[in-house]
Amino acid sequence: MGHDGASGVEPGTDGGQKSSVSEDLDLRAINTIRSLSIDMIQAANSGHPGTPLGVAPVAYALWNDVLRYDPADPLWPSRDRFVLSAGHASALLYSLLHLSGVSAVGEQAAEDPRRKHAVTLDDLRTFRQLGSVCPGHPEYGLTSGVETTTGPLGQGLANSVGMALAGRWLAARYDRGAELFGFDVWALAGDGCLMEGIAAEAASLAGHQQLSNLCWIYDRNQITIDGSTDITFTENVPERFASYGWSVVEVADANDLSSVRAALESARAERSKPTLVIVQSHIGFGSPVIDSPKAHGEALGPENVAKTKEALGLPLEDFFVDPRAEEAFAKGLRARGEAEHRAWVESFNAYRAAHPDLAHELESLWAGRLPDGWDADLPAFEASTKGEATRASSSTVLNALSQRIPWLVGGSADLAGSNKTWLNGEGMGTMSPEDPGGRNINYGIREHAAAAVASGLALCGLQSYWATFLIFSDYARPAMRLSALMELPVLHVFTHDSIGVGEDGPTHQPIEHLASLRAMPNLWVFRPADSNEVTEAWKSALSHRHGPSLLALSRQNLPVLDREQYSSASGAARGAYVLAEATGGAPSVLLLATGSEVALALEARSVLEAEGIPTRVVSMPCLELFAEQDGDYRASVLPPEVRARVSIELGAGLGWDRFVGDAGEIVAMTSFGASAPASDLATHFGFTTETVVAAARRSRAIANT
Ligand SMILES: Cc1ncc(C[n+]2csc(CCOP(=O)(O)OP(=O)(O)O)c2C)c(N)n1
Repeated sequence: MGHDGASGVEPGTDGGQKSSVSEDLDLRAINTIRSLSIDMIQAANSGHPGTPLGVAPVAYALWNDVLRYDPADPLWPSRDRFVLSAGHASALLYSLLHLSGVSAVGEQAAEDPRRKHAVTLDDLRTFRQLGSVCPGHPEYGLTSGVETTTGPLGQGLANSVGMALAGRWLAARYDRGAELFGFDVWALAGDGCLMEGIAAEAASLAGHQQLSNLCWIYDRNQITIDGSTDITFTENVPERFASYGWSVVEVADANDLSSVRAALESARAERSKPTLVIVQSHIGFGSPVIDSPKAHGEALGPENVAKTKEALGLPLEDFFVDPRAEEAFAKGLRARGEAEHRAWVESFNAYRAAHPDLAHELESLWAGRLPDGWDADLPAFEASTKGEATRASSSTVLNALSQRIPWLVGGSADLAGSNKTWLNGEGMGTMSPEDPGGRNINYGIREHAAAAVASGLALCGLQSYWATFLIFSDYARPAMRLSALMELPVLHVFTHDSIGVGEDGPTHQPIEHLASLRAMPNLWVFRPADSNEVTEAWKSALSHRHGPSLLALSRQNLPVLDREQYSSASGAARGAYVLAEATGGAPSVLLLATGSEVALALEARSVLEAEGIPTRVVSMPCLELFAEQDGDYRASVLPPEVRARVSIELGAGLGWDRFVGDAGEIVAMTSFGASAPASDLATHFGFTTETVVAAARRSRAIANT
C-alpha cells in the first residue's frame, strides 16, 4: 500500500505486531466497542449485534494501530478511507466514531453548528430513531467519518475500488515527488458482501488494476441470516482471490490481535496488488448466541446483554464507557493521526508554494467545485437536417469538458466506441498500473461495479462518469440509487435510448427505463432533443453538485434544429421550454416531447398548423429540472387553460399523465419492442406524424367538450 508503517508498532516476538498502547487498554477498548454496540441495539430493539461482537478486535486493531486518520479532521483529504461494507454492523462504526472522538465537520457541522463531535453518547442512545445521526445503516453526509453509505451488501466493496483508483490517480497527477496524495483504502466485509455479484466484478477489476493501496478485510464467521454458509457459500475464497490477482493473508482467530495487526501491516506493505485479509471470527462472540444466526437481525434481549457483559468482564451499566477505552484511542489513533496530519499540512504548504496552480486545483476538487470557467464556450452545433446522433454530439461536448476539468475521469463498460465516451485529447491516457493518472477507464463488462466505482471516485473529489446502453442501467441500478441517496455528482451516461436501437431487438430496447429512473429521488434524467440540447444537458448535469445526473442519448441521427427558426437550446437549462410557439401565440394544443421525439412533434405541428390549429411544441429534456422552476415559469410553458395536450416519448407512458392532464393523450410504448430496422419499428409502434396528429385531434375534441 502507499505509506510506510508510520504507526509506531514494532514486530512482536511471535512474528505479530504489538499494540501502539498496551494490552490492557486494547482489551478495554475492544470490549467497550462491544458493549456500546449491544446497548445501542438493545435500546433500539433492532439491529445486528453479532457482527460488532465478533469483529470488534479487527476493527479496533485497524483503527488504533494502522489507519492513517486524524479524528480531529475526518475530511483530511489524504486520510486512509475506512469503508464498512457490512453496513448492518453500523453499531460498530458508531462506537468507533464515538470512542475515537471524531469531530463533526462538513455537512454535519453546517446542520448543527454547536455540535462538536460526530457521534456523542446521546447519539448512540438514539440509534435507529428519527433524526438520529446513527441511522440503521451508515449514511454518507449525515455523520462525519462515514465515508460512504452502505447496507446493500457488496456496494461498499465496489466503492472502495473507486476510492483506491482515485487515491492512485491523485498521487499520479499531483504528488510531484511530494508523496502527499496517495492514501490507503480499507473495507470490512462479511460473507454476504463476498457472495454478491458486485463484489466479484469489483475484485476482478481491482486485481486487474493491481490496486496495492486497497485491502478488503473479510470477516469470515461462516454465518449469514439463514444459517451456516455450508448451505450456500462453499467456494475456495482464498483461491478465488488469488486468481483475481490479489494477495491473500489468513488470520485464524479474530481475537489474536498481534496476528490481526501483522496481517494488516502486510497488506500495507504490499506494493503490487490488492490484499484480502481473511479473519476467522465468531458471530456474537462473548454472548450466549455465539456462532448462531440468532446473532443477526434482533436485539439480544436484556438477559443476554447482561450475560454478555458479565462474560466480557464489564459492568452491567447501560452505555458504560470505560475511560481507558478512550485513553487507548487518544494514545493510539489520535496521537498518531494528529502528528501525521500536522506533518502533511506542513508539506502541503510547501507544495502550495512550489505548485500554486496544482494546489488551487486540489482545493477546488476537495471542495467539490469545478474549475473556474469550465462551462464557457462549450461546443455549439450548426443546424442540419441530416443531423447527428446525440451520443456523437455528447462525445464532442465531453471531450471539450475534459480539457477544462482536469479531474474529469471515466469510461464505458466495454462500449466506449458505441457510447462515444472515450477522451481523445493529448495526455488523456488510460488508467492502469502503468499509467495511474490516465483519464479513461476501461471498466470491462461490469456495469454494477462501474456505477459503484464512479461513486467511489466522486467520494474522493473526482468528477466521474461511466457509460453503457440505457437498457443495461438495470445492471447498475442499485449503485445508481446509492449515488442518488448520497447526493454525489456522478454522471451516468446511457446511449441507445429507445427502440431506435433497431435490429438488436427487444432485449436491447429500453422501455420502462426512463419512467423508472425518473422515479428515483435526486437523480436528474436528461434526454436531449438535438446536439445543442446535449451541450445544455452536460452543462446542467455538471452544475448539479448535490446529486447524480443521467444522460439518455440516441444511437440514431437526430436533426440539429435551426435555432433561428426555433427558440434557443439554452431553454433546456430550465428542464422544459417552448421550442416552437403556436402561430399567433395562443396555442390550441400542446405537443410535449423529449429526445428523438421532439423532431416528430415538430413535424406533427406543421401538419396541425396547416390545418389551422395553432400548435406549440414543448421540448422537455429534464422533467426534474422543470419541476424545480417557479410556478409562473411552468405555467408559461404549459398554460393550464390549454387542456389539449399530447406527450410523445419512445418509452413507457407512466408519469406523463401528470403533464397531459385529463384531456391529454399519451403516445408511448405499451409493450416490449422488436427486432427490425428502426424506421419499421417507428411505424409499427405508432411513432409517426399521423398518430401524433390524430392524438392531437382527439385531445382537442375532449378538451373542447
Ligand atoms: C444486497 C443485500 N441483500 C440482503 C441484505 C440483507 N442482509 C443484511 S445482513 C445479511 C447477512 C449478512 O451475512 P454476513 O455478510 O455473513 O454478515 P455477518 O453474518 O457477519 O453479520 C443479509 C442477507 C442486504 N443488506 N443487502
